[in-house]
Amino acid sequence: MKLKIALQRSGKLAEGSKELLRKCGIGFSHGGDKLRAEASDFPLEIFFLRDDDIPDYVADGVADIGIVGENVLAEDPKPIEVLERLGFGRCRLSIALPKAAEYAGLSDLSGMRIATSYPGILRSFLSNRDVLADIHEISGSVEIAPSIGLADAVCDLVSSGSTLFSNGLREVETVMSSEAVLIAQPAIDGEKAVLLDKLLFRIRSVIAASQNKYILLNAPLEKVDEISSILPGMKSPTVVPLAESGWVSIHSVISEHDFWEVVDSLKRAGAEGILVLSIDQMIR
Ligand code: PRT
Ligand code: ZN
Repeated sequence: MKLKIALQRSGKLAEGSKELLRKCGIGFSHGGDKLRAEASDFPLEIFFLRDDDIPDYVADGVADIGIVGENVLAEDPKPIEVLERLGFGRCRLSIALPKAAEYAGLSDLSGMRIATSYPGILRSFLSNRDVLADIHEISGSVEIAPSIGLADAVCDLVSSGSTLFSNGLREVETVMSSEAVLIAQPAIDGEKAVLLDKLLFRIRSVIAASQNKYILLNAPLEKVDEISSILPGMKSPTVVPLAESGWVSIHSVISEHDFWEVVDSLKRAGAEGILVLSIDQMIR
């Protein structure tokens, strides 16, 4: 019995998906163009597919689970379950206009021709806001549509923004934010459900680790209470004496999200020699 997972073969999610499995301790080898691989350390079979096909493969039960962008699911909903947001493949679907075009608000989009590969998401975004625009569905190279006179605006995925910038476009509205998610067929049961639980446990440990940092610092003994209150940790911080009397080393885990604010507070509270390390796995 093997769990079957569908991953993007090549593209923006391919590396992150393979890296996630690797961090879960699941090794596999596949030559560049192979469509299938067997994992060596976990009962898992891996299919490498086009991202657009992954939700169908999972809905049809050809694969049990898959990794795909939320934008793909929102454009073409399928009877599948989203099990976990994976924290990579982050992007946003945005409306952009030529740099020189004036833009005061959504109503300026009325009557415009907007080129996109995401007509469904864009249509509901606009109709929920009572904007009537002309949606042109195109399958690729959306960013060149205004310069060749095909459209007045685009609605496309953006991550760094450099594609829009180099095509003379500027973002004016965010339609949706997206990241890679783990999807599953709702009907998984029995032995496969046990395997899926085991894999999910590992994935959640990897995600938790990537969202947290291990921090070590030195502090005078009389500052331990104040510093501990800034550092909640998994239970409470570890405090160990230093060779120099009156000083301790404090270890804890902090969230990457408010990392810099915490470091600032620690310095103000008298922390010295602050070291921050990344965490491989975090088992809760
Ligand atoms: O061949 P296949 O069909 O599998 O791949 P694809 O070409 O359809 O998809 P791909 O690899 O481009 O994207 C797969 C998924 O990655 C998307 O569905 C998103 O969920 C996610 N993702 C994250 C992105 C981006 N970031 C992204 N930047 N998808 C596309 N882009 C493109 C965007 O369309 C634009 O052309 O990158 C360009 C913009 O990037 P910046 O950095 O210049 O802003
Ligand atoms: Zn695709």
